[in-house]
Parts: sequence; structure tokens; C-alpha cells
Amino acid sequence: MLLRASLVCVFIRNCHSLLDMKQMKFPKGFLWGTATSGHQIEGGNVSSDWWRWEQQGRMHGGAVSGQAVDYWNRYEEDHALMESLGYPVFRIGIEWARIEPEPGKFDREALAHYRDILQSLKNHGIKICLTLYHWVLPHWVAERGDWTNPETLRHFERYARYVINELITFPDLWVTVNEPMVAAIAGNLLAEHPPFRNTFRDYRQTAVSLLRVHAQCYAFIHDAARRAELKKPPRVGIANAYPVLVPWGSRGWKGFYEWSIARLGKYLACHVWDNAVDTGHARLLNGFRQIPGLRGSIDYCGINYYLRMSLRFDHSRRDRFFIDETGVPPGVRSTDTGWQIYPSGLYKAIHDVWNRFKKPVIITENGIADISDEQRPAYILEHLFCVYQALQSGIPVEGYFYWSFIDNFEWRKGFGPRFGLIAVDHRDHNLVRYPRPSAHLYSQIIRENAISEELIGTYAPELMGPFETILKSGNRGRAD
Ligand code: IFM
Repeated sequence: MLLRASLVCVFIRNCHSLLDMKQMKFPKGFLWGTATSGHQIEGGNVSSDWWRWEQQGRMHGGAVSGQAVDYWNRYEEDHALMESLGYPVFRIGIEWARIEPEPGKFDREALAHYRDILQSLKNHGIKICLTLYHWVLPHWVAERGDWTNPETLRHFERYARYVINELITFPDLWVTVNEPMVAAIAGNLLAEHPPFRNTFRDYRQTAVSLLRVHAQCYAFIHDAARRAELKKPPRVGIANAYPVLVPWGSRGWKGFYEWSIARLGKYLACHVWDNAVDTGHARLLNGFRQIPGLRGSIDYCGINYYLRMSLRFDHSRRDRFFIDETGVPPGVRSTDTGWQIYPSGLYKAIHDVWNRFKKPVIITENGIADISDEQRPAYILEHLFCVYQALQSGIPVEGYFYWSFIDNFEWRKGFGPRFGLIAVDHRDHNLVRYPRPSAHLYSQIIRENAISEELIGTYAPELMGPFETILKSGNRGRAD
């Protein structure tokens, strides 16, 4: 009797999968993952510059990172949850301020703790993508002029060599620097992030320093991997932000101004960096001087993609070059942070980096602030649809990491925006983890290694037409 029942079950399951053939299959071995950074989830990063600025009340509403979601102590629980949800890759960051809280004094316990975290990920069968610098500096570095002080490069080199040598056996992927141009622009041109400056000189110096840091780390990681005789050397890249910037479309000279700033902004935010890595010269930033080791120093192109911004002239925004970027044109969907949802920008970013570098592409961040979790399923599916289209056009996109695994400290905005697949109530001192419904949706996509008609029909019906067209065209490309 029992045998017959289980045979019937197997039969029904097989029928179901035969009927459910309408799927967009991703390539075998596609790297599905989630992303975070140290300061945003660990808690207690007390020797960092951000911590100090937070204590001085510089964040919105006086927000402080405090214990964040206490990942520093609860990593084991989080990794077990990640494993149970079936998320195969985790992008995390390591905090320089923990490793070297005082100049030249390395904290061996902190390093051992990071080692435990990485080992725990391995034990749970989760692959690691490790970020070396994600915007946060030790306080003592910030006090001495951060990236505008040439000495900082020497200090970072010492830290990076130490960490890379100690941890080389763990990561499959490394991110040297997260969104370098956001750090340079938000901290030095727009005075939005620490160190809250607004001069072109500081922007330029910061950008050049980060390019140098990246080139150094690229070489260190590969050297360390060679010395450790790793069977499979890790791959090294940058997680770069590629927002879409468009003019609002005002009339007359205001429109021309918006158009010019959109072009300049895109240039300063994305092209300067990509040109430099492509050619080895940081044009505009430091004349035509070459940066040693920079040319071609990426094994993959890391894309962080979130939004489109429409830039509107606003004479009251003197501090922001008379531009307001927060407007949302009528009919355009937006997130809890007021960011315009614009999935096709991801498709364009993939094409642009591929055309320039001809290196595999990994989406190192993509996500939405959505406390209700009502928009997240469609957001994920729409962006994955673009990834799929890029695959179909022959571009080797190798992975996608949703930002964020868990609700994070969202920099100046504190804990307001909720990007996590896992919800945490920061006011509850138990910091209980609650997977949002979309956490399970993401598990399903990963399990099936595909987006199914059923999911599209339920969460993103506007994609049904293009979905059918792609399936009719043979669903071939790089997907298996
Ligand atoms: O939280 C940030 C992250 O630190 C860098 N990329 C964008 C995310 C969402 O704003």
C-alpha cells in the first residue's frame, strides 16, 4: 500500500515537471547568492570612522549602527538559515577598523573571528565572496585625512597584505573595493557620507587612491593564491555601481543643464573608473599618468545595479549643483527609498561592461527597499529577466547576488530602508530573524535554477509577452 502511494507521488511529481516545461533556465553552475557588508550587519564596529560620525549625530534622525543585526555574534544562526533557504553564495565584507583598530596594531582575535565566520560558511557549504573595502575606515585613518593622505595607501597595503595572506584559502571571489565612485562622490563632492566634503580635488584624490588600492589588491590576491598553490585560484573584481542617470526633461536652458549634468554625472560616476581600469590611465583624475598594475586588473565585472535617477534643475539645491535627483516621473514605480524601478538599466549595464572588458559579469548587488515585501518579488523577477536576456544575447553572466540577505544599516538612512530577504526588528533586543515571503521565492528560483511561467504570471504578469517570445525563440543562448 505504502509502496503504491509513493509510486503515485513520484508519478504526479514527474507529470508536474513535464507539464511545467515553461521555464527560463539559467546556466548550470550559475552563482546565486546574497550580499551584505561588515559595518551594515555586524554591529559594534566601534573603531571605525562611521561609528564616530554616527555618535556625533550626523545620520538621519540620529541613527546609529549600534549592534546592527549582530551578525558578528549570530553568524552561525544566519549561515544555518542561509543553508536551509538554499542560497549558495554569500558576499560579506571585512572591516579594516576591526583588524587594525590602532595604527600598526593588528587584532589577532578579530582576524580569528573572521576566520571562524568564513569557516562556518564553508561548513554550511556556502561559497564566499569577500569585500576588502566597503566605505568604512578605521577612525585613526580618517583623522589623518583618509584617502586624500598618500600615507593611507601604505597603511591599506599593510592591512590588505595581512588579511589576504591569512584568509586566501577561503574566498572563491574577491571584491577589492565596493562602489569606489560612490565613496568618492558621496563623501567628497556631495558631502552626503563621511567625511562630508564637497571639493573636486578631494573627489579626484579619493578616486585615484581607490584605483591604486584596487590595482595593488588585485596583484596581492593573485600572488597569495600562487604562493598557497590553490587548486582553483580565486577571481578578483570590483563591485561598481551603474545607476542610470537621465535628464528630467525641463524646457530651455534648464533642460540643457539637466542633460549636461546627467552626462557629466555618468562620466564621473562610471566612465572615469572603467576607462582607467581598461587603459591603466586615470584620465581627468591625474592627467595621463599610468597607475601601475591597473590595466585590465579584473577577472570579472561586478555590477551593482538598483535604479534610474531623473535629474531636475532646482535652484534651491546649491549644495548639490542645483540638481534634485529624487523626483519620480508620473507612472514610474518607486521603492520605499523613492528610487525609480527601471530593470532595463541592468540589461544596459551588462552590455556596456561586456562590450568594454569582454570579461564574465557578476551582478554583485541588486535589491529593493520594500518593508511590505509587496514589490520585491516583481523587482527580483524583472531584473533576473534582464539577466536572462543578456545571457540569451551571448554574454557570460555568471552570477546574481541579491542585496541584502538581511535587513541592514542603510548608512545615513539608518534602519529605515528594508532591503533584506530576512526581516529583523531592530527595536526587539532578541533581533529575531523572519524570512520574508520573497526569501522563499528566491529559494524556489535557485532550486529550479530558472524563472518559471508560474512565477512570472503571479508576480510580474507584464513580462508574460516577452517571456513567451523568448521561449518561442528557442530558449537557447547560454542557458542549458
Ligand atoms: O546598502 C548599500 C550598499 O552598501 C552599497 N550598494 C547599495 C546598497 C543599497 O543602498
